[in-house]
Amino acid sequence: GGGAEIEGAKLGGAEIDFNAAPEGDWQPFDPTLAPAPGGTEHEISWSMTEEVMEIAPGVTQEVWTFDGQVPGPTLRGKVGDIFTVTITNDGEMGHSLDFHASKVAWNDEMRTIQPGESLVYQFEAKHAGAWMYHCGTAPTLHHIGNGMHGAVVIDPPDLAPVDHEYIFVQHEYYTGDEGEPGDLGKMQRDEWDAVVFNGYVNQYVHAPIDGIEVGERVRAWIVDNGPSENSSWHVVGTIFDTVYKEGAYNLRPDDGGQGGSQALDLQPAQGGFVEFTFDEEGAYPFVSHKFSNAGKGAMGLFIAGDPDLGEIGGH
Ligand SMILES: [Cu+2]
Repeated sequence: GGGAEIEGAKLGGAEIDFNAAPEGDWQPFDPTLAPAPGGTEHEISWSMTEEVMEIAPGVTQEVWTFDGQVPGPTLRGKVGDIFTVTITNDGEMGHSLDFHASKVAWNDEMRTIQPGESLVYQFEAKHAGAWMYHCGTAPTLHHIGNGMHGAVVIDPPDLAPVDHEYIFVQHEYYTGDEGEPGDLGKMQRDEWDAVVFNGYVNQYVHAPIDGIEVGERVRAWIVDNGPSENSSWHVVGTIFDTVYKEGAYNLRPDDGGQGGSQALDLQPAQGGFVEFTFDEEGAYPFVSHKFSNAGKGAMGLFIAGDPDLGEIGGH
């Protein structure tokens, strides 16, 4: 050790090839957000685990998970609903849970539980919003950066139905060696290898989101789970006519201003939704418009109508 760092040198950890494609049996994380289930009480049980998962074509890491997935399961409900979440630690290290959608004491519901232990975390959703949840066990940066995070969607009152609803959790990866946990040192230095939507590099480039017709209304919920990087969520080729961020509408089509929005800006642990339509048949990339990250996995594609996909990339 002790040698000077060489500019452009490999940071260490598994290297991601951003031009590689996943194997044929790869399954994308379904971005569809289902409506809130009926009823006002939601009982959920999650297992907390550590397991090796593919995060990019040919790259696996030992991620730490809520219920075996990265991001963890999305919860959805309405203001006033009661969520009773039982977490069981089926891993080999301490873990915990912190719902930003809740108002509870940190030293009680959010306490770390050891392997084999369970905890019941009950909260009333007192406010609408797009909320982060995460493991808060020290070092919290490592547990979030290694996959232990997810989203809670609490609908604002009178949320109108739309034709398509999706959720995109933006987060980073800081690769450790192949099959090993993410690198805490890289997390501490903000040296992310990838910025992704819903757990996988360029996921919705590899599995474009189709089935949307021209003129249909799309609502996309975005939560930036970081742990450390922001999002400037943008869809190439359309304009948002509705923007809801951190519990408030910034823009609505009936507010008289005829305004449009080009990007939803979120810092880590912020969330919201945008609504838009596609006016022409074709492909519409979505990115974080902090553009260095668009080249590090923060990109996807919507397909409107039934265009000739052979034309993609021909411009
Ligand atoms: Cu954890």
